[in-house]
Amino acid sequence: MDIEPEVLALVQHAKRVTILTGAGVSAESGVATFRSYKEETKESLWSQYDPQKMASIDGFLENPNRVWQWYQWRRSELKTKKPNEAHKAIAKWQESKTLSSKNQNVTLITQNVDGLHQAGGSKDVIELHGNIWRNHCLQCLAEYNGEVDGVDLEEREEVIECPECGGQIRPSVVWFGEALPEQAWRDAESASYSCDLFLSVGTSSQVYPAAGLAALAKSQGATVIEINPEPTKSSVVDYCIAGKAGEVLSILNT
Ligand code: BV8
Repeated sequence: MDIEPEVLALVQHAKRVTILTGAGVSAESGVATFRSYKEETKESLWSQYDPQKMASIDGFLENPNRVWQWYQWRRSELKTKKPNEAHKAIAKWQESKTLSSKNQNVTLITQNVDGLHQAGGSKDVIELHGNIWRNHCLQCLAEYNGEVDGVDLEEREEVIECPECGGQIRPSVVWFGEALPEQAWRDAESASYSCDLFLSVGTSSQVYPAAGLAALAKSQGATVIEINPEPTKSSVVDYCIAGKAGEVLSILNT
Protein backbone atom coordinates (compact mmCIF):
# COMPACT_ATOMS: atom_id res chain seq x y z
CA MET A 1 0.00 0.00 0.00
CA ASP A 2 1.37 3.46 -0.85
CA ILE A 3 1.27 6.30 1.65
CA GLU A 4 1.67 9.85 0.35
CA PRO A 5 5.24 11.11 1.00
CA GLU A 6 3.71 14.23 2.56
CA VAL A 7 1.92 12.08 5.16
CA LEU A 8 5.01 9.97 5.83
CA ALA A 9 7.03 13.16 6.41
CA LEU A 10 4.40 14.50 8.83
CA VAL A 11 4.58 11.27 10.85
CA GLN A 12 8.37 11.15 10.89
CA HIS A 13 8.89 14.81 11.79
CA ALA A 14 6.17 15.10 14.45
CA LYS A 15 7.49 15.77 17.93
CA ARG A 16 4.47 14.83 20.06
CA VAL A 17 2.21 12.12 18.64
CA THR A 18 -1.16 11.25 20.20
CA ILE A 19 -2.83 8.05 18.96
CA LEU A 20 -6.54 7.35 19.59
CA THR A 21 -7.65 3.82 18.78
CA GLY A 22 -11.05 2.18 18.45
CA ALA A 23 -12.45 -1.27 17.78
CA GLY A 24 -10.98 -1.34 14.25
CA VAL A 25 -7.50 -1.79 15.70
CA SER A 26 -8.61 -5.17 17.13
CA ALA A 27 -10.51 -6.22 13.99
CA GLU A 28 -7.44 -7.99 12.53
CA SER A 29 -7.26 -10.03 15.72
CA GLY A 30 -10.73 -11.35 14.84
CA VAL A 31 -12.53 -9.18 17.42
CA ALA A 32 -15.96 -7.95 16.30
CA THR A 33 -16.29 -4.17 15.98
CA PHE A 34 -19.39 -2.31 17.09
CA ARG A 35 -20.34 -0.80 13.72
CA SER A 36 -18.70 -2.89 11.04
CA TYR A 37 -17.77 -1.73 7.56
CA LYS A 38 -18.70 -3.59 4.38
CA GLU A 39 -15.76 -5.99 4.10
CA GLU A 40 -15.72 -6.96 7.74
CA THR A 41 -16.19 -10.69 8.00
CA LYS A 42 -17.49 -10.69 11.57
CA GLU A 43 -20.99 -9.44 12.31
CA SER A 44 -20.72 -6.14 14.22
CA LEU A 45 -21.91 -6.15 17.81
CA TRP A 46 -24.50 -3.43 17.46
CA SER A 47 -26.09 -5.16 14.47
CA GLN A 48 -26.87 -8.08 16.78
CA TYR A 49 -27.37 -6.47 20.16
CA ASP A 50 -29.03 -3.28 21.38
CA PRO A 51 -26.30 -1.09 22.91
CA GLN A 52 -28.78 0.54 25.23
CA LYS A 53 -29.72 -2.87 26.63
CA MET A 54 -26.22 -4.34 26.75
CA ALA A 55 -23.82 -1.41 27.26
CA SER A 56 -25.73 1.15 29.32
CA ILE A 57 -26.21 1.62 33.03
CA ASP A 58 -30.01 1.57 32.53
CA GLY A 59 -29.74 -1.74 30.66
CA PHE A 60 -27.77 -3.25 33.51
CA LEU A 61 -30.19 -2.02 36.16
CA GLU A 62 -33.12 -3.33 34.11
CA ASN A 63 -31.62 -6.80 33.64
CA PRO A 64 -28.26 -7.31 35.41
CA ASN A 65 -27.93 -11.00 34.48
CA ARG A 66 -28.52 -10.35 30.76
CA VAL A 67 -25.71 -7.77 30.70
CA TRP A 68 -23.42 -9.86 32.90
CA GLN A 69 -23.88 -12.89 30.61
CA TRP A 70 -23.18 -10.76 27.49
CA TYR A 71 -19.90 -9.60 28.99
CA GLN A 72 -19.04 -13.14 30.06
CA TRP A 73 -19.63 -14.19 26.41
CA ARG A 74 -17.44 -11.30 25.15
CA ARG A 75 -14.69 -12.31 27.58
CA SER A 76 -14.86 -15.93 26.39
CA GLU A 77 -14.56 -14.69 22.78
CA LEU A 78 -11.66 -12.38 23.63
CA LYS A 79 -9.73 -15.08 25.52
CA THR A 80 -8.82 -16.71 22.18
CA LYS A 81 -7.69 -13.44 20.57
CA LYS A 82 -4.09 -12.28 20.17
CA PRO A 83 -2.64 -8.82 19.53
CA ASN A 84 -2.18 -8.11 15.81
CA GLU A 85 0.39 -6.11 13.82
CA ALA A 86 -1.39 -2.85 14.68
CA HIS A 87 -1.04 -3.39 18.43
CA LYS A 88 2.60 -4.44 18.04
CA ALA A 89 3.50 -1.53 15.74
CA ILE A 90 2.02 0.98 18.19
CA ALA A 91 3.87 -0.62 21.11
CA LYS A 92 7.13 -0.53 19.15
CA TRP A 93 6.51 3.09 18.22
CA GLN A 94 5.92 4.02 21.86
CA GLU A 95 9.04 2.19 22.91
CA SER A 96 11.48 3.11 20.16
CA LYS A 97 10.57 6.69 19.26
CA THR A 98 10.31 7.79 22.83
CA LEU A 99 13.86 6.58 23.37
CA SER A 100 15.26 7.15 19.88
CA SER A 101 17.22 10.09 18.58
CA LYS A 102 14.01 11.33 16.94
CA ASN A 103 12.99 12.02 20.49
CA GLN A 104 9.31 11.63 19.57
CA ASN A 105 6.85 11.44 22.44
CA VAL A 106 4.04 8.97 21.70
CA THR A 107 0.85 8.82 23.82
CA LEU A 108 -1.71 6.05 23.31
CA ILE A 109 -5.39 6.55 24.12
CA THR A 110 -7.83 3.72 23.49
CA GLN A 111 -11.60 3.33 23.53
CA ASN A 112 -11.12 -0.44 23.50
CA VAL A 113 -11.64 -2.51 26.62
CA ASP A 114 -10.00 -5.73 25.36
CA GLY A 115 -6.50 -5.24 26.82
CA LEU A 116 -4.89 -6.15 23.47
CA HIS A 117 -2.68 -3.04 23.42
CA GLN A 118 -1.09 -4.17 26.68
CA ALA A 119 -0.85 -7.74 25.38
CA GLY A 120 0.89 -6.31 22.27
CA GLY A 121 3.56 -4.66 24.43
CA SER A 122 2.21 -1.17 25.16
CA LYS A 123 3.12 -0.22 28.72
CA ASP A 124 1.26 3.10 28.89
CA VAL A 125 -2.34 2.94 27.70
CA ILE A 126 -5.00 5.52 28.55
CA GLU A 127 -8.18 3.40 28.74
CA LEU A 128 -11.06 5.81 28.20
CA HIS A 129 -13.80 3.15 28.41
CA GLY A 130 -12.32 0.91 31.10
CA ASN A 131 -11.20 -2.69 30.81
CA ILE A 132 -13.36 -5.80 30.30
CA TRP A 133 -11.03 -7.97 32.41
CA ARG A 134 -11.77 -5.97 35.58
CA ASN A 135 -14.91 -5.87 37.75
CA HIS A 136 -16.13 -3.70 40.61
CA CYS A 137 -19.14 -3.29 42.86
CA LEU A 138 -21.71 -0.90 41.38
CA GLN A 139 -22.53 0.44 44.83
CA CYS A 140 -19.28 0.59 46.85
CA LEU A 141 -16.76 0.43 43.95
CA ALA A 142 -14.77 -2.40 45.62
CA GLU A 143 -12.70 -4.10 42.90
CA TYR A 144 -13.09 -7.84 42.14
CA ASN A 145 -10.84 -9.49 39.59
CA GLY A 146 -10.57 -13.07 40.69
CA GLU A 147 -12.46 -15.25 43.12
CA VAL A 148 -15.44 -14.14 45.18
CA ASP A 149 -16.58 -16.44 48.00
CA GLY A 150 -14.18 -19.06 46.66
CA VAL A 151 -15.71 -19.10 43.16
CA ASP A 152 -13.82 -17.68 40.16
CA LEU A 153 -15.79 -14.76 38.69
CA GLU A 154 -15.10 -16.23 35.25
CA GLU A 155 -17.35 -19.17 36.13
CA ARG A 156 -20.20 -17.01 37.30
CA GLU A 157 -23.30 -17.16 35.07
CA GLU A 158 -25.19 -14.62 37.17
CA VAL A 159 -24.43 -11.31 38.82
CA ILE A 160 -23.22 -11.85 42.36
CA GLU A 161 -23.46 -9.76 45.48
CA CYS A 162 -20.50 -7.77 46.75
CA PRO A 163 -19.23 -9.41 49.96
CA GLU A 164 -18.47 -5.92 51.29
CA CYS A 165 -21.83 -4.21 50.88
CA GLY A 166 -24.27 -6.58 49.15
CA GLY A 167 -24.20 -4.50 45.97
CA GLN A 168 -23.97 -5.85 42.39
CA ILE A 169 -20.58 -6.75 40.91
CA ARG A 170 -20.29 -5.48 37.29
CA PRO A 171 -17.63 -5.29 34.55
CA SER A 172 -15.35 -2.23 34.90
CA VAL A 173 -16.22 -0.77 31.50
CA VAL A 174 -17.80 2.64 30.82
CA TRP A 175 -21.40 2.24 29.70
CA PHE A 176 -23.52 4.72 27.77
CA GLY A 177 -24.74 7.36 30.16
CA GLU A 178 -21.73 6.93 32.46
CA ALA A 179 -18.89 9.38 32.95
CA LEU A 180 -15.44 8.38 31.75
CA PRO A 181 -12.73 7.73 34.37
CA GLU A 182 -11.65 11.22 35.47
CA GLN A 183 -7.88 10.73 35.34
CA ALA A 184 -8.01 8.93 32.00
CA TRP A 185 -10.09 11.73 30.50
CA ARG A 186 -7.78 14.42 31.89
CA ASP A 187 -4.74 12.60 30.47
CA ALA A 188 -6.45 12.18 27.09
CA GLU A 189 -7.43 15.86 26.92
CA SER A 190 -3.94 16.94 27.87
CA ALA A 191 -2.35 14.65 25.25
CA SER A 192 -4.74 16.04 22.60
CA TYR A 193 -4.04 19.65 23.57
CA SER A 194 -0.28 19.20 23.46
CA CYS A 195 0.33 17.08 20.36
CA ASP A 196 1.42 18.22 16.91
CA LEU A 197 0.13 15.02 15.29
CA PHE A 198 -3.15 13.27 16.20
CA LEU A 199 -3.62 9.79 14.74
CA SER A 200 -7.20 8.43 14.81
CA VAL A 201 -7.00 4.68 14.15
CA GLY A 202 -9.88 2.23 13.66
CA THR A 203 -12.69 4.29 15.09
CA SER A 204 -15.99 5.42 13.57
CA SER A 205 -15.65 8.60 15.68
CA GLN A 206 -19.30 8.38 16.75
CA VAL A 207 -19.00 7.98 20.51
CA TYR A 208 -18.41 11.06 22.65
CA PRO A 209 -16.55 12.51 24.40
CA ALA A 210 -13.75 10.35 22.87
CA ALA A 211 -14.78 11.37 19.35
CA GLY A 212 -14.22 15.01 20.29
CA LEU A 213 -10.48 14.59 20.99
CA ALA A 214 -9.47 14.98 17.33
CA ALA A 215 -11.22 18.37 17.19
CA LEU A 216 -9.43 19.36 20.41
CA ALA A 217 -6.09 18.52 18.84
CA LYS A 218 -7.00 20.32 15.63
CA SER A 219 -8.08 23.44 17.53
CA GLN A 220 -4.55 23.87 18.87
CA GLY A 221 -2.87 23.37 15.52
CA ALA A 222 -2.21 19.62 15.34
CA THR A 223 -2.46 17.72 12.06
CA VAL A 224 -5.14 14.99 12.19
CA ILE A 225 -4.54 11.77 10.28
CA GLU A 226 -7.14 8.99 10.18
CA ILE A 227 -6.36 5.33 9.47
CA ASN A 228 -9.53 3.47 8.50
CA PRO A 229 -10.51 1.33 5.48
CA GLU A 230 -13.79 3.26 5.54
CA PRO A 231 -13.03 7.00 5.93
CA THR A 232 -15.36 8.60 8.45
CA LYS A 233 -15.58 11.86 6.46
CA SER A 234 -14.99 13.69 9.75
CA SER A 235 -14.46 17.39 9.02
CA VAL A 236 -11.46 17.66 11.34
CA VAL A 237 -9.40 15.02 9.48
CA ASP A 238 -6.59 16.48 7.37
CA TYR A 239 -5.45 13.21 5.78
CA CYS A 240 -7.15 9.80 5.61
CA ILE A 241 -5.11 6.67 4.94
CA ALA A 242 -7.81 4.28 3.69
CA GLY A 243 -6.28 1.04 4.87
CA LYS A 244 -6.22 -1.52 7.63
CA ALA A 245 -4.52 -0.53 10.86
CA GLY A 246 -2.09 -3.48 10.93
CA GLU A 247 -0.84 -2.85 7.41
CA VAL A 248 -0.63 0.95 7.62
CA LEU A 249 0.97 1.16 11.07
CA SER A 250 3.59 -1.40 10.12
CA ILE A 251 4.59 0.81 7.16
CA LEU A 252 4.53 4.03 9.23
CA ASN A 253 6.62 2.43 11.91
CA THR A 254 9.47 1.29 9.70
C1 BV8 B 1 -21.01 10.19 28.58
C2 BV8 B 1 -18.77 0.01 26.49
C3 BV8 B 1 -21.73 11.80 30.14
C4 BV8 B 1 -17.54 -0.73 26.66
C5 BV8 B 1 -19.07 1.82 24.97
C6 BV8 B 1 -25.82 12.72 21.39
C7 BV8 B 1 -24.74 13.35 20.81
C8 BV8 B 1 -23.46 13.16 21.32
C9 BV8 B 1 -23.25 12.34 22.41
C10 BV8 B 1 -24.33 11.70 22.96
C11 BV8 B 1 -25.62 11.89 22.47
N1 BV8 B 1 -26.45 11.15 23.22
C12 BV8 B 1 -25.74 10.49 24.18
C13 BV8 B 1 -24.46 10.83 24.03
C14 BV8 B 1 -23.34 10.39 24.84
C15 BV8 B 1 -22.90 9.00 24.46
C16 BV8 B 1 -22.59 8.91 22.97
O1 BV8 B 1 -21.57 9.34 22.51
N2 BV8 B 1 -23.52 8.32 22.21
C17 BV8 B 1 -23.30 8.23 20.77
C18 BV8 B 1 -23.65 6.82 20.29
C19 BV8 B 1 -24.15 9.28 20.09
N3 BV8 B 1 -21.66 8.81 25.20
C20 BV8 B 1 -21.72 8.34 26.45
O2 BV8 B 1 -22.72 7.95 27.00
C21 BV8 B 1 -20.39 8.33 27.19
N4 BV8 B 1 -20.59 8.91 28.48
O3 BV8 B 1 -21.19 10.92 27.66
O4 BV8 B 1 -21.23 10.51 29.88
C22 BV8 B 1 -21.71 11.95 31.61
C23 BV8 B 1 -20.88 12.92 32.17
C24 BV8 B 1 -20.88 13.07 33.54
C25 BV8 B 1 -21.67 12.24 34.36
C26 BV8 B 1 -22.48 11.25 33.77
C27 BV8 B 1 -22.50 11.09 32.39
C28 BV8 B 1 -19.89 6.90 27.38
C29 BV8 B 1 -19.43 6.35 26.07
C30 BV8 B 1 -18.82 4.95 26.26
C31 BV8 B 1 -19.84 3.94 25.90
N5 BV8 B 1 -19.25 2.60 25.98
N6 BV8 B 1 -18.81 0.54 25.15
C32 BV8 B 1 -17.67 -1.99 25.85
O5 BV8 B 1 -18.52 -2.81 26.16
O6 BV8 B 1 -16.87 -2.13 24.92
S1 BV8 B 1 -19.24 2.42 23.40
C33 BV8 B 1 -18.39 1.54 22.24
O7 BV8 B 1 -18.19 2.49 21.16
C34 BV8 B 1 -17.01 1.08 22.60
O8 BV8 B 1 -16.50 1.59 23.78
C35 BV8 B 1 -16.17 1.60 21.43
O9 BV8 B 1 -14.87 1.75 21.74
C36 BV8 B 1 -16.86 2.86 21.17
C37 BV8 B 1 -16.54 3.55 19.87
O10 BV8 B 1 -16.69 2.63 18.81
P1 BV8 B 1 -15.42 2.40 17.88
O11 BV8 B 1 -14.28 1.98 18.73
O12 BV8 B 1 -15.24 3.57 17.00
O13 BV8 B 1 -15.86 1.12 17.05
P2 BV8 B 1 -16.83 1.08 15.80
O14 BV8 B 1 -17.22 -0.34 15.60
O15 BV8 B 1 -17.88 2.13 15.93
O16 BV8 B 1 -15.89 1.53 14.58
C38 BV8 B 1 -14.85 0.69 14.16
C39 BV8 B 1 -14.16 1.39 13.01
O17 BV8 B 1 -13.05 0.59 12.63
C40 BV8 B 1 -15.04 1.54 11.77
O18 BV8 B 1 -14.96 2.88 11.31
C41 BV8 B 1 -14.39 0.58 10.74
O19 BV8 B 1 -14.44 1.11 9.43
C42 BV8 B 1 -12.97 0.55 11.23
N7 BV8 B 1 -12.23 -0.68 10.92
C43 BV8 B 1 -12.71 -1.93 10.70
N8 BV8 B 1 -11.67 -2.78 10.46
C44 BV8 B 1 -10.54 -2.03 10.54
C45 BV8 B 1 -10.88 -0.70 10.84
N9 BV8 B 1 -9.97 0.28 10.98
C46 BV8 B 1 -8.67 -0.05 10.82
N10 BV8 B 1 -8.25 -1.30 10.55
C47 BV8 B 1 -9.15 -2.32 10.40
N11 BV8 B 1 -8.72 -3.57 10.10
